[in-house]
Amino acid sequence: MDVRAAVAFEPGKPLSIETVQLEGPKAGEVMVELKATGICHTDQYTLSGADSEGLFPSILGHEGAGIVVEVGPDVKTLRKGDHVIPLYTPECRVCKSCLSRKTNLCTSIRSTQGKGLMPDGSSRFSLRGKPIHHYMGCSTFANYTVLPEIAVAKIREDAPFDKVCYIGCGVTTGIGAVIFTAKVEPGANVVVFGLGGIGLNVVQGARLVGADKIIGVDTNPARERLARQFGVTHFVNPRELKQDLVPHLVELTGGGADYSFECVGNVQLMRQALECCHRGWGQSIIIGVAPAGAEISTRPFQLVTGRVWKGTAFGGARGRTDVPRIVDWYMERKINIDDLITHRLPLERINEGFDLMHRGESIRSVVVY
Ligand code: NAD
Ligand code: AHE
Ligand code: ZN
Repeated sequence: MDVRAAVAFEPGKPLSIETVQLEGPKAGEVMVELKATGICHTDQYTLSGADSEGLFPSILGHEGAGIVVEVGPDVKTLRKGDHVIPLYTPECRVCKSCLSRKTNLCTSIRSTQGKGLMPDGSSRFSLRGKPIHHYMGCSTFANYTVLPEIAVAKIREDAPFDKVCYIGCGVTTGIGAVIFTAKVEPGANVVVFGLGGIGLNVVQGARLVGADKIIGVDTNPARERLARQFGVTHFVNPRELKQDLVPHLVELTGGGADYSFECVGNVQLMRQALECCHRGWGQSIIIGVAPAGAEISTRPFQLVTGRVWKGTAFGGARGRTDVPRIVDWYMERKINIDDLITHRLPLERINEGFDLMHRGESIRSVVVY
């Protein structure tokens, strides 16, 4: 069938709105009509050409919500009409990783997903007979997509698609990093580097669990207002600081952060985020995605003296289990998504969403189909 999609033909070039062809779901797959999708910084990262796994042409987008319109053979847990959120981190519940209970990084389809293909090794998207790659197993910059059943979270039907699509990445990543990965405890002091679409969700997660000081660090002064609304108790702009950032953060936290989160994707900041942690126990969580070839460094002394470096993908959330719960939190007004969605656009204007992100004017732009 014909579907409308924003196609990434080449790194660094704007997306092109095309009518592309989408094959129906095969065994274990479903077709979803997307109603909305957020634009995450990771889409921009892959489009820029910095992603070592970036493939072109492809249909980007991994923060969607929609309705199941067709189910393939052998699908057991989903039906036509179900409201769903696509998962770039699937949850098969039978692979070694899922069974370990130690990680959310389901490995059952990661290798084909990284090659821009469905689990059977082929693509469902094509343009004039030539295949187009899927992206992160989701490709939500199209009004219809095909997904493996294990990469779909079924959600309640009263949740608005144009808000809960953000739970498909940013909300879950930020809040999950606090509650699932770091397990921040009440009274902890937290430092958040980068107060964009992910960092502000780390901030609201930290407030939710009862953190004491929540220190936000961002070079964009316009971030302060929303950051304070979401729970930041101190805002630090490194460009306006008269002293080095790390000692300043150590001083503000009374000896070092119990937890810090890097939400930018900058390896120098990752080092500062580790080094501002408290000697003996401070944990630094890397969320930001850094370009191919980038490396992190610090003196081993930082780790010898008890600081811990961790990373997190999708906030450590198990998608089919945790995403419906996070949708409930939103519907019960326990978390705020509405104020982080700063712009709404039709698919035809999706490139404006990337421009807004680039200029630091948006938190999340949502494309509404
Ligand atoms: P964003 O563009 O909305 O926010 C980035 C923020 O960082 C902005 O507020 C910007 O002003 C700030 N910033 C930039 N340079 C800075 C500096 N030197 N010092 C302090 N602040 C600085 O991006 P986002 O959507 O929030 O994504 C953030 C990062 O998280 C990206 O690298 C993205 O790829 C990554 N990410 C990772 C996961 C995961 O599962 N690990 C999930 C989603 C996004
Ligand atoms: N292809 C990238 C990987 C980037 C990356 O780490 N992605 C995160 C999700 S970012 C969502 O906005 C992730 O899920 N990582 C786990 C995984 O298996 O990819 C690169 O840099 O090579
Ligand atoms: Zn994302």
